[in-house]
Amino acid sequence: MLDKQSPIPMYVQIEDYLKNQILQGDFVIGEAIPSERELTDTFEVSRMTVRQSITNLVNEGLLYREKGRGTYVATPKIEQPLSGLTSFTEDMLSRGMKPSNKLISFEKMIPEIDIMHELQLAKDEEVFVVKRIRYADDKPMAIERSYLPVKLVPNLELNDIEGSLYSFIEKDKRLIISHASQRMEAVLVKREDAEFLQIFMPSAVLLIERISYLTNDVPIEIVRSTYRADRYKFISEIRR
Ligand code: 16G
Repeated sequence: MLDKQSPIPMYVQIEDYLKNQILQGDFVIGEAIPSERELTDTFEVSRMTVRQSITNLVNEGLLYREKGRGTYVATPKIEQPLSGLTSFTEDMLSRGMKPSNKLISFEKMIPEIDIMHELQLAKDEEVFVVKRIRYADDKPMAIERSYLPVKLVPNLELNDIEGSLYSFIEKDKRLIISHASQRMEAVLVKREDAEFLQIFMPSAVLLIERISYLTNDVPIEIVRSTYRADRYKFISEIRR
């Protein structure tokens, strides 16, 4: 199975072998792969070599470890296009997944200066700050902190944010969300967010800031979202 004469290191060959097995469906999602000991015997390599291959596949999001139990095949990451201005609810429904939310906090306040500038607000203008955990099929995917100018959605209430915020803005308020700008960066998850997202510390997460505008270029929301990097892959089509 392995070529011991090859310049390709053994751990890379094992990694490729296991990866092929996973991708061609030899294991189902959630199924345990053979133990380190079994793989060590099969490939006649050291345990360290096997461990290195598995760690790389865990870091790639193809496998996950459960302490004291074993290593399992992970659910494939969600491939999220970066081109459409869609809502979380729309994204999940289009994949046949069930979206849901958990509200962490809902406040009305004078925002910090950066939010105030980005939302083009005057000094004394308030925002609603909504913090929600977003779930797909009851699994936590992201945490969103949304800042919305009170003057644009003055009567925003708890039950409006239980479902889709975009649906409230567009159907109830009859405002048209037309375009947005987004920034994305990799950061280490904060302790509080790690608990909400049910991931270990330290884990990398993807932080996205979206500023969405109405047709007249008035900003309607700033959303700072923390996405699980083990569950998301962002895709963009580019042309030359
Ligand atoms: C997405 C948007 C967020 C928007 C939310 C509305 C990104 C990075 N963020 O998560 O800006 O507020 O959808 O979703 O894509 P909802 O209508 O389901 O509440």
